[in-house]
Amino acid sequence: MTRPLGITVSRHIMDSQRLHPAATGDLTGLLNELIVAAKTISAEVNMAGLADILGMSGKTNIQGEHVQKLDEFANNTIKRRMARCGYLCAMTSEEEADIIPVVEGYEGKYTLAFDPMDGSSNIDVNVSIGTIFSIHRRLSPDGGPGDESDLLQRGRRQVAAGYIIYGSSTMLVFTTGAGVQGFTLDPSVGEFFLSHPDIRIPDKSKYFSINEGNYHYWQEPVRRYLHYLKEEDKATGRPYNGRYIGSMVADFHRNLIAGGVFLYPRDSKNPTKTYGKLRLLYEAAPLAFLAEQAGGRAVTDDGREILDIEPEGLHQRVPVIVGNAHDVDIFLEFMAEKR
Ligand code: AHM
Ligand code: MG
Repeated sequence: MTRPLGITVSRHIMDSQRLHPAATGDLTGLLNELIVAAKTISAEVNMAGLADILGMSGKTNIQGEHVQKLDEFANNTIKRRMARCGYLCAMTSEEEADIIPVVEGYEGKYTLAFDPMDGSSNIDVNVSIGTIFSIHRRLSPDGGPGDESDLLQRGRRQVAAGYIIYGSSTMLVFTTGAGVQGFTLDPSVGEFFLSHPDIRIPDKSKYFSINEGNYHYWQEPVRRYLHYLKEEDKATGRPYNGRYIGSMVADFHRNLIAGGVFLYPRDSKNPTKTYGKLRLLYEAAPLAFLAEQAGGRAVTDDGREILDIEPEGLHQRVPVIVGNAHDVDIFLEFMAEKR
């Protein structure tokens, strides 16, 4: 069987590093460790049904090992591998209330915020899920453990961000601030190969993605915007098609590749969700960085650029509107009652 003669992700990262003669190789090392974690999780996701692990936390598997739920498995895989990679000083995860320290003696100069298994409601039903990550340079002096302030940095200061989508194939999509690159995992050789170089979000949108079940809980301008997207107007390519998976990674990925806008605005359903559902540090900010790098835009429903929000807490939530820049602009015109 012939193997693809493509560019591996490690090759690509090393080549990019060469363009920065002052680079120490730490970010390269960090990304490479994260990629190993991603491959481990991907293998587990693919075995999920067979290994009978879904939703059976606390039981033992056929080898007599403790069986973990997939989101627990993903969290532990990243946490354990990255805690002694030597490049991080602190981490935060959607699965953990507190800051995650790294192993003493292994402190490095970066921080990692991650959502180990995004789209968790889709795990048990064989629908695409993903892992999201965001990397910052620490603010505290190098050496010794990092603290919360190292993690509470604006998205604009990210040095790298991306996601791994476990779909019909496993893909890694990331940016280090020089465009967005997409790699597809060839499971037979265990390597990610460059399959989507320099991703740009299409100028013409096809899709909108929003949980329409929340229609009656939205603000009025959001409802009017949705109505607008469904109107017929050949010149602007409307109506758009509605597509909603319920895994932000998967919804974002489709719109990034095929063109569209994703929305999770605030709603009145639940007082704790007044300011949105999605988390700033490891959901909204990394995808906003990718969107901007691909020529798109990401804002809150009150018009703040996601990348400029000063984080107040590790698990802070924000409303998110992300995708094609023109679609986002029009959304904001509706919110400002200009339409
Ligand atoms: P999770 O990280 O617990 O899976 O929650 C985040 C997910 C996103 O992936 C998705 O966009 C959203 O929640 C879906 O929410 P809803 O079911 O309210 O539409
Ligand atoms: Mg999530």
